[in-house]
Amino acid sequence: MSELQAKHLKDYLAPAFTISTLALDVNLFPNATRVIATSEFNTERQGEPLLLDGDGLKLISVKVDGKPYAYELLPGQLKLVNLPAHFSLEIETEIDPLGNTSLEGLYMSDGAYCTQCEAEGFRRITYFLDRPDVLATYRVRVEAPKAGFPYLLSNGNKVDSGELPGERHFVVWDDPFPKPCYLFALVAGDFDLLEDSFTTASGRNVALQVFVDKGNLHKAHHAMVSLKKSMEWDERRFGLEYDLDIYMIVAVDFFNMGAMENKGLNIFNTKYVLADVETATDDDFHGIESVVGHEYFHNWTGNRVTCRDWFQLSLKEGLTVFRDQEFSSDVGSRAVNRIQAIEVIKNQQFAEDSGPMAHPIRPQSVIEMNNFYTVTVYNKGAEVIRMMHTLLGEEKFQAGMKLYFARHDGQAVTCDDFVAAMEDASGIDLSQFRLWYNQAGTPTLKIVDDFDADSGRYSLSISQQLPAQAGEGAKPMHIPFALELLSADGKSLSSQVLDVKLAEQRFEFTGFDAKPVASLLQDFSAPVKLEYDFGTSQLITLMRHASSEVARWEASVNLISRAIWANHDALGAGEAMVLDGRVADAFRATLLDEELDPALAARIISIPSINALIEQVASVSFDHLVHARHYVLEELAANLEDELLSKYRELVGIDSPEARALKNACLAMLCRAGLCPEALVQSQFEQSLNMTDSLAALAGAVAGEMDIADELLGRFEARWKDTPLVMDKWFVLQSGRQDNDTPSRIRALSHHPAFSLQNPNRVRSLIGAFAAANPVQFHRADGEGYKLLTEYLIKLNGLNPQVAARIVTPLIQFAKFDAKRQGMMKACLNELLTLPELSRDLFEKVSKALAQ
Ligand code: B3K
Ligand code: ZN
Repeated sequence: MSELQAKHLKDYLAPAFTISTLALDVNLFPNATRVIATSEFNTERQGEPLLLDGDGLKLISVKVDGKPYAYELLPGQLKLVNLPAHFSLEIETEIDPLGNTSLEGLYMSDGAYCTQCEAEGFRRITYFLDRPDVLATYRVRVEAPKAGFPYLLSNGNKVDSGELPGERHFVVWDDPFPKPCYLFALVAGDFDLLEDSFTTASGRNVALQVFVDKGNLHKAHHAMVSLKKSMEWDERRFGLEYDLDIYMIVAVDFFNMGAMENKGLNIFNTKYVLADVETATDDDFHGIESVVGHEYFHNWTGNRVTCRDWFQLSLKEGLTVFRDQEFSSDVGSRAVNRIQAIEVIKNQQFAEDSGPMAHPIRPQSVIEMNNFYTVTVYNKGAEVIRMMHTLLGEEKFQAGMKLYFARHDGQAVTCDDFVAAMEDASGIDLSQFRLWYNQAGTPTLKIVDDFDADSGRYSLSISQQLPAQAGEGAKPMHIPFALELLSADGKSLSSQVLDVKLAEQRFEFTGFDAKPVASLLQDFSAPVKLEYDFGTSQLITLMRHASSEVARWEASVNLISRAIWANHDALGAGEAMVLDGRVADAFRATLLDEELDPALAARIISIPSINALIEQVASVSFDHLVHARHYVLEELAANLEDELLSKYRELVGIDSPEARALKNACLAMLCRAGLCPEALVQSQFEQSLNMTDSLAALAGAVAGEMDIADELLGRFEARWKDTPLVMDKWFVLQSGRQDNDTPSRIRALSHHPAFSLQNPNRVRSLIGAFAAANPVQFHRADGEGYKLLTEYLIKLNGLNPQVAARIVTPLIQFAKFDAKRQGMMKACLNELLTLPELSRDLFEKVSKALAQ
C-alpha cells in the first residue's frame, strides 16, 4: 500500500544528485525494445544512496564508469550506494511498447512508436531521476527497421543517421537545451509530412513539420497555419522567439490528453491536428488553433523555465492557458473566448472546487500526479494569472514576464518565483494575493447595495465568505472586483476595478441623480461566486446596455437561470410554472439586434445546461430542475418561434463561423422545443457541405426526438464509418440521447467496429460524454446510468487508469443530489474501491469521495 501514500509539498528536498548529460540509445522492437541510458552524474552530498525511479522495466545491466556495479531493486526504485562525486552510469533495460495500454512511457499507436512522459512516464523507459528539477542535455539514438519506420524522431536537431545491417537504420538527435525528462519524446513510424518554415524576428529560419497518418495530408494545413500564427503572436505580444532550428508536430490517434509540449517535438492527439471543413466543425478548428498555440507557448513557459516539482504545475499550465486564451482573443473574438473560459470555471471548476478533489491551484498533497491535470490547476490557474494582469496592467505584467525570464531561464522554479518577478517588476504588493495559491474552494462575495436619494450616494457592501475547502484559519483573499455603473436608461457612468481585501468592505460612490444599475464582477474579474439580489429590470438593462459584451451575456445567463429556479421552486411547492414575458422580450431584442456579433448572440440566447445550473445552488431537486428547464426552454421557443425561424432563414447560406453559430443556435432551440419542421433539419443535413452544419442538423433531429433521427444517424455512420474523429461525434450524439434505452444502446455501441476501449478518444466520446454531458440519463432514478459508468470503469482500470480516473469525475460529485441518488453513487464507488487491482489513479479519487 506504500505506493498509495500521498506526497507532500512541504517535504520537498533538492535532489542529492544532478545529471548533466544523458545519452539514450533506443533499439525499437514491438515487445522487447532495448534502451541503454548513459548519464553523467554529479553530487555534492557524497555518501547518500542514489535512488532512481523505474516502473515496469526489465533490468538487463548496470555499470558505473564502464564497470558492472552492485545494485538493489526496490519497489519502483533502483538503489546504488558508495558512489563517487562524479561518475558515468550506464543502465540497460528492456520494455514492451506493444503491450503498453496505459499510453504512458513508450507505446505503440496504430503501428507507430511514440512516447508520453509527463508527468512520471520517463521511468517506464529507463531508471532515472524522474523529477522536473533534474535538467540535462540529451543525445538520443533511435534504431528501427526501415520498413514501416522511415521517420525516427526525437528532440532537438538531427545530427547523424545511417543504414544498418538487417534492413534497419538509425538517427541521432541532439537537444542543446537542458530539460527535465518529462519533456523527452521519441517517435518512429511512417507518416505524411507537411513542411513549411518560419523566419523569426531576429531572422533565423525555422523548419516546421507536421506529421500525420498516411492519407491525411490535406487535413494538416490548419494546424500548420495555427503554428505560424502562434509563433508570430508570441513575438509580437510577449517578445518571445523560438529557439531551435526545427519544430515538429506528430499527430497520433491513441493519446490520453490533447497534446504534449515535448521540446521541439510536440505529440498531439489527432483531434487537435486533423481538420478540413467536411470533417471538422468550426469549434474543432478553434480548438486546434488554441491547442497548437498552447503547446507552442510552453516552449518558454514550461520548457525554458520549468517547474521545480509537480506541485508547481500551475506555474506552467495556468500561465500557458492564460497565454493561449490571450492568443485566441487577439486573433478572434475576445468576448466569445472570454465567455468560453468563464463557462469552464463556472460549470466545471466550481464543481471540482466544492467536491472531494478540491485543491488549491498549487496542491499541497498528491497521490497520483496525473489526477492533478485539472480545471483547477489549468483554468483557475489561468484566472489567477489574469487577476495579476488586471492588477498590474499589460505594461507592468510584460515587465514582470521579462524579469521572470531574465532571472529563471534554464531553471526549474516555483509559483512563488513567478509572483516575486511580477511584484518586483511592478512595485505592486502581491503578498495577500499569494493566498490564491494556497487556499482551495471558491470564495463567495455577498453584496448588498444601497442608494441614498438625498445625498446622491450609492454604496456597495461586500462581504467575503470562504468555503470549508479553503481550510482552517483561511484568510480573506485579494479580489480584483470590476464594476461598471450605468444609468437606468443604460448610459455608462463609470468603470473601475475595486480592490476587495477584507472580510467586510464598503465602497461609496457619489453624484447620482437616481440609483445606478451595477454590473458586478464584470468580465468575471475573479473566480468567485456572487450573491446579490438582481432584479429582472436590472438584468434586462445590463443585457441591452452593459459596455462589456461579456457582461451582457452574463446578465442573460442570470435572467434565464432565475426563471428556471423560480419554476424549480414552484414545482416543489406544487404551484404552476410561469415565465415572465419580459424574459422572452429580452431574448427577442438580442435576436433582432443587427449590431451584435452573431457568435455572441448565439451565446446570449443559449439556455444554461443542467450541469451549469446545478453549480449555481447548494442542493437540487433534480427532476424538478430538468422539468423546469425544459418548460422555460419550450416557453421561450414558443414565444420566439417566428423570430428564430426568420433569423435561421436569414443566415442560411452565409459562409462564416459566426453566422453558423447563431443559425444553429436558433435551430437547436426550435428542435429541443419540438417546434422545428423535420424538413428543415433534413434539408440542412442533406445540403450542408461542412461538418458544422451537418452535425447541427443531426444533433437537432436527435434532440428533438424526430422520426428521421435514426435514419439520419444511419446515413451519417455509413458515410463516416472509416473516419474515427467523425465517428467520435456520432458516438457523442448517441451517448447524449435522452430516451431510456440510452444505457443499453451504449453497451451495444461498445461493440461497434469503430469503437475500441483502448482508444481514449472513443472512450471519452461514448462513455465519458455520457457521464459528463447527459445528466438526465446519467442521474436516472433507477441508477442505471451510474451502473453503466461503473461497468466501464472496471474494464478501464486495468487498461488505462489515467482515462478511467478522468471519466469517473461525475460519479464523485454527488453532494448536491438527493439521498437516494447519493446512496446509489456511493454504492458504485464502494464497488470500485474493492477491486483487487485498483489503480492509484482511481484509488485517489474514489477514496477521497467516500471519505467525505
Ligand atoms: N503538459 C501536457 C499535459 C500532460 C498530462 C499528463 N497527464 C499538455 C499540456 O498541458 O500542454
Ligand atoms: Zn499545458
